[in-house]
Amino acid sequence: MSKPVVVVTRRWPNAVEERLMDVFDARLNDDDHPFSPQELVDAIKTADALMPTVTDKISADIIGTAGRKARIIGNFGVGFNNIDIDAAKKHGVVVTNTPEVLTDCTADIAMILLLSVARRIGEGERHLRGGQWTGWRPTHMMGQKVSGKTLGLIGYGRIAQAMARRALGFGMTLIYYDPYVDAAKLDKSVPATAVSSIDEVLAQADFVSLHCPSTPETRHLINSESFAKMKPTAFLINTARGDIVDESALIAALREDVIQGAGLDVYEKEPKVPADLLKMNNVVLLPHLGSASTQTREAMGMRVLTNVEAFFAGKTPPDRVV
Ligand code: 8YV
Repeated sequence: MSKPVVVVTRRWPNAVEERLMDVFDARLNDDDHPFSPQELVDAIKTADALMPTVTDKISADIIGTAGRKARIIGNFGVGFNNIDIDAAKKHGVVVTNTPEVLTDCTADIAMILLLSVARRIGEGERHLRGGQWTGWRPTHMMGQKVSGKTLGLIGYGRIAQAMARRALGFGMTLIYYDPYVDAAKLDKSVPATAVSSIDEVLAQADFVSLHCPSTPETRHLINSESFAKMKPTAFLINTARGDIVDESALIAALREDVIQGAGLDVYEKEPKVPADLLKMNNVVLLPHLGSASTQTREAMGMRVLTNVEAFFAGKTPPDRVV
């Protein structure tokens, strides 16, 4: 029997690409260019499975392409806001994601951003490398103490709980808001207090960290009104999705000292980062590195492979979202 044809839209770690070539008739993207909408249409018409990432917008038009052959989209990522899920449902296309394997690494990046922005790590490094350091002095580059502060988590799923475990090591008080929290999956060992509104998180937290998915409901969930409710000494951390935050409102809040700073791994229009943010010293900016460790990226690829393999074996893929 011939192997299913799979199109992989970006370069994946070598170990996973090798395995993909063993298991499938895999069409790889050797030069790692982002696919154009036409390339996505061609892929969905000629392959049995599509394996996209966050950089591929799999719209209703693409899923509804006449003559579509692909019956499964194995997304490389836990977030699947790049895929029109309603269209997938309508056309009976199965969609899978890669949960769990990136939880720790993404929580690490959230904690790194929190520590970096509070203690002015990026700024300090730029200062030293720029040859501006004239020597130790008691008032030089004072940041904000992290230990003992309150961390407010918006969304309390796997990554937020992993962040909470890390923050415990820093003696932080934990509060969260999540109207969809799955009580059965809560890590009961973490002493985090549920509050009944986002506003309570915004008002109480010294660090507000976002961990909800990007959906129409969460678009610009954090906006100018939200910043006005935060403490002027508070910081915003975003490792979730850029469009959860109104970026223009964030820039205004940072410029006008409505909040003290921000640590960002994601942006509204990636890879575009607003020039205003690039100029600010009270923000730490990373290029969407949440899951970017060799081990995690390999595990993510293997997870896509397992899902798509299960589908072609006639089983329910373990990480089916649609
Ligand atoms: C992924 C992420 O690497 O998995 C996610 O949802 O945000 C990232 O860590 C990226 O989205 C690749 O698709």
